[in-house]
Amino acid sequence: MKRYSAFAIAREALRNHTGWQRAWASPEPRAKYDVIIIGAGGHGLATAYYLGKNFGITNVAVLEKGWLGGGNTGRNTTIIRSNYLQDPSAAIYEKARSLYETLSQDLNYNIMFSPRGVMMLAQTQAEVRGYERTAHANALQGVKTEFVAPDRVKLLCPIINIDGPRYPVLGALWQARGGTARHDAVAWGYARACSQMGMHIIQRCEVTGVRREGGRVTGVSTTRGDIGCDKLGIVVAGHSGHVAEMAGFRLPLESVALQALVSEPIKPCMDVVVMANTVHGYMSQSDKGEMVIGGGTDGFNNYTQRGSFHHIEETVRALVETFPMISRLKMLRQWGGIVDMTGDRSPILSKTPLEGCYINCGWGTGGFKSIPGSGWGMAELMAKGASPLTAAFGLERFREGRFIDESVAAGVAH
Ligand code: FAD
Ligand code: PYC
Repeated sequence: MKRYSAFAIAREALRNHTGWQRAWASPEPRAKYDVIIIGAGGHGLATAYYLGKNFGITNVAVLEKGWLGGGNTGRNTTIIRSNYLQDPSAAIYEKARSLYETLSQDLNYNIMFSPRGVMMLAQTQAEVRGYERTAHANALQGVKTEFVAPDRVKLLCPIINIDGPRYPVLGALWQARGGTARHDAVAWGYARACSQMGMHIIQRCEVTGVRREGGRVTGVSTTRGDIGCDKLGIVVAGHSGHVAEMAGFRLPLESVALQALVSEPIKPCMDVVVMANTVHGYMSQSDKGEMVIGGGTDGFNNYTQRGSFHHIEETVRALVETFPMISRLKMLRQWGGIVDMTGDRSPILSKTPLEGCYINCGWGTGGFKSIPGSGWGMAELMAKGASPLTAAFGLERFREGRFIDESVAAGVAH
């Protein structure tokens, strides 16, 4: 596969763009692979990529029931930050954030990483205390964040009304190297790099059963026939409970809808990401000028990719009081994704009761930011049986009561 470069763009401009190759192949499934990953979202593709890149394991298939990146990876609002409270979380999210810094070069694919800075507003005394505590924890963890005063908030984002009608802004947790990236490009970039290593990405191939023998995984049944494997990774976000059931075990998860919306494009007015968790809204401006907006999850379990209407009202109300200048903005589109929530709001990256079968799920409302770190750790777990990045996130923590409580850092009301 030819590398993308400024020279390639110039060459193709001169020959009417007739020389571009397909970014990834669409092969027929083989009878058997060393590793099968179920789910071609960011986490599944990144796991496959680092299996190849870090461990030389390339006889890998990624099976996707729809189109790659069509799950939460292509539906999220792309916020990247690593300002979590607990040490294992800070380690995996900061690993991910630092990999994002050079991911475009690594994948030879422009993922449009934009470290524009993320601020989480503190609008109650409890939030001030919570975010100050996080800033102290981050300092010890080597994660660069700071708690900033209201005048600095106003300086960083002049369109915020810091005197808010209900909740004045009392400060913010600020991560200057947090930001955004283009979500589709993250999936496409990993897919292209996997395909280049000879891996098979097989779309429109739904896994309908997990085949086992003597307590060990031997393959999967799919809408395109049975496929064998030595190791299986289940990386299917909101569908994790269903697929785990096929493999014979249960997960401590709930699936709920989380939605987002975008406005008509307007002139640049905001060059940071702002999250206002007390009033339940967050906003950033895309490169096209649209305001990218989201709020809390639906308060009931469901499998719709839509989200309920009252949340749009609540979110828009919250943002109009935070940014009064958007009050006459027209909204263009709204959509939802099915997010997989654990009780402690931390992910599961784990071996399972079925030998050879591993699971990566529970990223809930916040797993876009962690894709590179999660893929890195999950690949190590699958290749070597253990990884320092994933050690604390095993399934056994729910049995042993070793929760990794990140309900404040999750950043979205649930
Ligand atoms: P997905 O991208 O959902 O991929 C799972 C794939 O598995 C899907 O493509 C699905 O089709 C496939 N699959 C399911 N069942 C099967 C089967 N039986 N056979 C084959 N394939 C199957 N996170 C952030 O960090 N920052 C944000 O700003 C942010 N905003 C969000 C906003 C919204 C509206 C939503 C919905 C989520 C948001 N998130 C955010 C969360 C983030 O999107 C997810 O945590 C992350 O994308 C999960 O990635 P994934 O690869 O695990 O799952
Ligand atoms: O995890 O930062 C986050 C987030 C923002 C919006 C949805 N999730």
